[in-house]
Amino acid sequence: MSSWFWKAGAAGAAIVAATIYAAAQMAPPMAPGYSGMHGAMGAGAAGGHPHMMEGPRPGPMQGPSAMSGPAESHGMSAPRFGSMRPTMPGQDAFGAIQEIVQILQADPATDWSKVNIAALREHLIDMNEVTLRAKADERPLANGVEIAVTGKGRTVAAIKRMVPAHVRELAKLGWSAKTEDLPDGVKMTVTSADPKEALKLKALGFLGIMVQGGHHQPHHLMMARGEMGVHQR
Ligand SMILES: [Cu+2]
Repeated sequence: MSSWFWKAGAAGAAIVAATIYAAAQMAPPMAPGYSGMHGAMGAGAAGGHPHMMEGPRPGPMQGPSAMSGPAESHGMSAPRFGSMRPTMPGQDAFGAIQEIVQILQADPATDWSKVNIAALREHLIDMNEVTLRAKADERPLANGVEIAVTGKGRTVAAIKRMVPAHVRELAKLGWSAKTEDLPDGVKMTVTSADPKEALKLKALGFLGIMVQGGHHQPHHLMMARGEMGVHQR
């Protein structure tokens, strides 16, 4: 077994190989003159195969991906992955913040005296709490669904910030929605006079209803810009 496979871990090898294949298909072609520009750096690499970064390579031992690094540095003949490079920034919240920061940095009008990435981070933590930690007890009604959303500690605070705010967005979708405060969360009731919609509400349940609408993306950007508290926070 070649070194890079060993590094990737035998259990993940098939997935890694499939991912490499898929990414290689999607990756943009190398710019003309690439090998000329980086010829000197390619001298010690296996076959001098095109590296995965678009820009100048930082150093002989600093490949952007663990998949190209070991084989190259050991001078072994590695599979050719073309111009594949990693696209995943890490966790979803990390990626969401990275995207927002890139938007702010690309916009010359960004007012850095107001930018508040910490507030966006707090909101993404709330989203994590509500999505993954909150307990949702769903009770079907004749015309919709009633959901007791509860939790402990930070989860309760996140529920009380996010769920009532979301109910205001649901009204825009034509459903009747309301919340009542509970000691450890919120009771959300969503109904419709249309029997088809009522059936759908029961099927959607807590998170199916929470993901309705596309307000998070613009709210996240506004929050990062310091222009509003997301969800009227
Ligand atoms: Cu959000």
